[in-house]
Amino acid sequence: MKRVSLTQYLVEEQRLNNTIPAELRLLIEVVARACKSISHAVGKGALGDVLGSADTENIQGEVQKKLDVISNEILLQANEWGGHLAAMASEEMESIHPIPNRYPMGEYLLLFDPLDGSSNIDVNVSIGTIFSVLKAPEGMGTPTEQDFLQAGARQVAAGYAVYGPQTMLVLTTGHGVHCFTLDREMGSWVLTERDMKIPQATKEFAINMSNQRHWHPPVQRYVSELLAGSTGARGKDFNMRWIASMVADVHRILNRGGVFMYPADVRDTSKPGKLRLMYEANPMAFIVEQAGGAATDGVRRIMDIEPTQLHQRVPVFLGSKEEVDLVSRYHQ
Ligand code: AHM
Ligand code: MG
Repeated sequence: MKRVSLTQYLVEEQRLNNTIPAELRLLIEVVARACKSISHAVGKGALGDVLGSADTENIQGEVQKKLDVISNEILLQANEWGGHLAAMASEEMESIHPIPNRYPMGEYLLLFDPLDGSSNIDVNVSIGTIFSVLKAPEGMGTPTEQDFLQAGARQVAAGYAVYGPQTMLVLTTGHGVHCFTLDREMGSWVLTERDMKIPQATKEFAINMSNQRHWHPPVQRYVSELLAGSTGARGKDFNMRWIASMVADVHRILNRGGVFMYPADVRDTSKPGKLRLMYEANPMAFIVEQAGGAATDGVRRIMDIEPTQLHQRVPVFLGSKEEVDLVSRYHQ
């Protein structure tokens, strides 16, 4: 089989669809390189002294793991010097990170969750990096948080890396979803699957069932019907999977279908759900839609939400279209 590298894919995609100008190509290659470094650090585990807590808290009030901090640093450093970015924003940083003056400023904004699935870091379960790319608004001066507050529909690229038995990079620039596998010996990303498509129908769902008693009625109804199986309203049996790493759960859904849910619940109305819109839900929604699936917050398409805060949370229902449509109908 002829090997297509990430670079070759990006160059050919630009020729074909004109969606990856040189600066964006550099951006994607730099992010991919950073993910390679993160993958390396993750793979070292205890041998690299990267496990355990960093004894600091991030803006979400969560205790940071060492790998959260390391991954954030890797992404920041990798992306500062290239001249492709105006600013970055991260789950791990309260405010945006403008490109330092000593480097030229580019026209893109990069958002990321440097290491998603933090609770799985120390137990050797798949984790990942999620990223989203926006264009800086026309005529932007010094970048501010406001410049990042664009609906997900305006993303020009999005992707994730999953650090599992294999390290993979899944990418979209708006022309389908493509998967690259890291060749660890060669240190290169190789295209291993073009045009990933999510089956429209599924018998698999993913939700943290331990929160069941807190859910709102539409989610209660939907999940109880799934649980009732072939004897209930749905007339078929469903299977459940929950990895507690969104990247790994979404990756499974991209490959064989399923519906992923992280709903809002009655506990704390200031926190509508757990996941963050700008660097978790939006990039995943872009990928899922590009693969033929759907992504909503129950009532709205995720990518249509006009953000008001960098770190805002959002309920998430995404994956196989038939199931996302049904759970959305129950919210109406
Ligand atoms: P994180 O960004 O702090 O790692 O949190 C996000 C993660 C998602 O990857 C995953 O879907 C969810 O949190 C798991 O939540 P729970 O702990 O309720 O299972
Ligand atoms: Mg996360």
